Amino acid sequence: MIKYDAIIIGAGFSGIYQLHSLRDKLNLNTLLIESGDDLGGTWYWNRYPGARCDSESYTYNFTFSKEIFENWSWPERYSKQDVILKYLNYVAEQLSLKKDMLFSNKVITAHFNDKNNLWNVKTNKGKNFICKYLISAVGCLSSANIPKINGLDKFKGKWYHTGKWPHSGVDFRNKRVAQIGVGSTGIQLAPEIAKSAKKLSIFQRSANFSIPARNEIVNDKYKENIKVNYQTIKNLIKSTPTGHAFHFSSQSALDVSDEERKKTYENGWQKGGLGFRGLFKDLTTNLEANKTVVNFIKEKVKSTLHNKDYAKVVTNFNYPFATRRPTLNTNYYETFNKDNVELIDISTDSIQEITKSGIKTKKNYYEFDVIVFATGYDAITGALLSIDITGKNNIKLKKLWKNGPLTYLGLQVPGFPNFFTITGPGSPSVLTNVPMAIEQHVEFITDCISYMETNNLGTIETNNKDSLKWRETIDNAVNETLIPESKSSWLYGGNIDGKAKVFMPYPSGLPTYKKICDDIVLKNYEGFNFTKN
Ligand code: NA7
Repeated sequence: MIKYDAIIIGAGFSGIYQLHSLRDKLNLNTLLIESGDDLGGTWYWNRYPGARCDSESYTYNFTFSKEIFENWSWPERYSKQDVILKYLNYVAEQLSLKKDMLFSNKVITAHFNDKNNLWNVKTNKGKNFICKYLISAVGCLSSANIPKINGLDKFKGKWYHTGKWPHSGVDFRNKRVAQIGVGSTGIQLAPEIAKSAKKLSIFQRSANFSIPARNEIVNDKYKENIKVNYQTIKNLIKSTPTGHAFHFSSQSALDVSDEERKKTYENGWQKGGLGFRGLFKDLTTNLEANKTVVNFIKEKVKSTLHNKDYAKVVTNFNYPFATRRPTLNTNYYETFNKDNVELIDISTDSIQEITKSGIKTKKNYYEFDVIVFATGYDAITGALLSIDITGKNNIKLKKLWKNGPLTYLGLQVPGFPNFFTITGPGSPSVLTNVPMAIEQHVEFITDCISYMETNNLGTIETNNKDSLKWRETIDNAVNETLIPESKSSWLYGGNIDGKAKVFMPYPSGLPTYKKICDDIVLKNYEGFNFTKN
């Protein structure tokens, strides 16, 4: 059995930076294990037409290396999946990382051995390893949610989940296509399918808010400007709560005249992008303020759709704006004006079963050649819990997290020594521009391991008390916002039957989170216990 100092699971943004940090900064013998045939994580799997990042491209990259930042140019305001994948390959090449990555191996078990304080790691290809440190870099949105609808196994056509898209692509020409789901993914996907499909039927369960992306190809001057402003950009995106390059306004939506408010929303709408939710300080904390933005969005969307019934359905919002992760779109609402597109409201006409040739709802029957599930993920905990992770005294992660995840800072789990999670539950993760959260976590973990190696320490482990306190910190903070108005969202585990309904990410923003982590380090890693080698 081969022994490593550290094993990392997953080759997305997190795994790539963590491998570089442990191997090249700390000189640790490190292996990264990845289930895909190549690196990229979410950007390796999500190859559906229209797949694109909602963060502005110059912010959705690593900032740890000035050289890497300056030697790469993003061609568009928002990057397409294949371009991000190219970027990650470029980073891996610059740092010679692939030689320490083991592909096409899914970690199936990771057991902590109390006798020697080492982790035993096994893959589905029968490979066994031992390591001192085990780091999860499995991502928050990588365990596909394929709804359990009766009859899917009988369907004679083809079906796909967007998060496991075939590398060869899907030809929609002359096909009758069903798309189930209108989250960020579905909203990006529908306009692309509608370009070639004979017919596209979009099944909507909940109306989703979407802001225009206003994507564009950027010119050389823009690109140059990004490069020369490396430090300014880095400072900015490390200082905002969301890790994006926009600030939240300090003004309340209720303190301005109707006319001024409308002008602000209109400017934001024309500008496009995620900054829209920061136009007033209280859009996510005050229901009255929130209603003003909901009414604006309703009007905008309704004026885009020609079919008034469809317009009503896509604006039938049943939760406040931005209480779920906001989505961006390019021509999504315009897509409903095409002759080959129909909208099916399954909140009133629910899906009963899939037959060999189509989908039966309560009131209707539709025939299809292809079904696309844009139904999201078993988010934040799904990928981790798909591995049998067993800590001290044979404690199973699945059992410990039965009633919701328990972590300290989203970085460690009580009872699981030397096991770290990057963007685990309890981290700011999906509520931020994720690479910014990742950089913070990787740097924290690397510094912590460096501290242990320098001080001849054998294990680090958090405890129940501080983890429960962290859980309480998260609950209290989220309850100050409007987010609890949307408990059916994946942020609460609400999209998965049987999953504990607990709010998972840390909601108070990256700088606050980082300050807490830094203070903990200054207090000799308060909340963590170490043992000697
Ligand atoms: P999301 O945001 O979870 O969206 C999933 C969509 O699928 C949403 O419209 C769901 O409706 C719908 N859905 C889920 N299950 C079903 C069933 N059983 N029947 C009908 N409709 C269903 O996933 P995405 O992939 O779009 O986005 C996830 C993140 O990835 C996103 O934040 C980006 O950062 C990238 P619901 O709203 O639950 O009624």
